[in-house]
Amino acid sequence: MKIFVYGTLKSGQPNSKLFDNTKEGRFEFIGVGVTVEKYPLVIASPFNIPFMLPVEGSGNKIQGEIYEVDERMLEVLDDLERHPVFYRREVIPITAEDGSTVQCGCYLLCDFRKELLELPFYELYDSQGPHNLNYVNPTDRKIVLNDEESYRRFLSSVKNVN
Ligand code: PCA
Repeated sequence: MKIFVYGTLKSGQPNSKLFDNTKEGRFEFIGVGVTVEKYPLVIASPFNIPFMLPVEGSGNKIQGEIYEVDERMLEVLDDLERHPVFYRREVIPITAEDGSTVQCGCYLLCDFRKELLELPFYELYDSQGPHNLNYVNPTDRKIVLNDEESYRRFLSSVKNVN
């Protein structure tokens, strides 16, 4: 299936190396793309993670990259993004380079805190951009995922959690 990536999975961004590991599955770069609809794209959490929020019509048309991935790679990506509990993979229309519209899976942040809508909206994510919000790699996060309380604190910085 086709996947549209807009954040750390883009080439040159911190998680793109995932695509270098071909034994993890098949992927093929199709080209750059831009969302048909506008969405808010924010950088949030103590780790400066990019999030596209499922609020169609607000924000900008987001620029990213389209990949064709096989089932194996899709599983790897879903694990990384913690679909469907953290990000949720949804199918959205993307305008490809040739002007055609392609339906692509895309990881959006579901159940986000409304405060995120007060942050600056970007139209293109770059971890090294002028915002100075440097992405903290998963391996550098001082949270142990089995430390429930710090994980909850992280979650509640961006999501509505009970
Ligand atoms: N990775 C996914 C979603 C946000 C992120 O950092 C992507 O690049 O599309």
